[in-house]
Amino acid sequence: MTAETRPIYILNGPNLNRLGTREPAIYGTATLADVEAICRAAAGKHPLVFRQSNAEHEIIDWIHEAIDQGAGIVINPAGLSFTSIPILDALKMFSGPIIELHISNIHRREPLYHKSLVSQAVTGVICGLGVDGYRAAIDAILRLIGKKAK
Ligand code: DHK
Repeated sequence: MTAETRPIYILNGPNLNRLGTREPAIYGTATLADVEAICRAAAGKHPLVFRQSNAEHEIIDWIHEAIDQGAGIVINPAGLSFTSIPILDALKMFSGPIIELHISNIHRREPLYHKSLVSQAVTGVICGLGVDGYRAAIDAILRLIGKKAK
């Protein structure tokens, strides 16, 4: 599988399946299906794998899958960002570009949301742009894998 066809993995963590009704003042009213549509539009012809889980082990299994088959990763680990050393360890094994994404500006929220453990394993972090951050993240990955002019 060449970089041409290696998909970009979009991985979403706990509670993001409730987007649309979950704390709309913080996360907006777009649903996870809306987020997937934004991602597929941003990727154009480039293949995407779009997933969400409330289970840490599933997210780790998908990072392992991306290690073997993916060109890049966009990950919103949600609450696991601040607790999961296993997700950090898994991301460290990925050789391609990784964008950590948060819909909200975590640095403007309660202190428990300020220190993401996974940031030390990623290429870049996007937060506070709402769900439009997913479009910016995919755009960045496409440039980093040479699929879009810098
Ligand atoms: C989503 C969550 O579920 C929170 O635990 C994070 C992140 C922020 C987001 O903004 O997408 O703190």
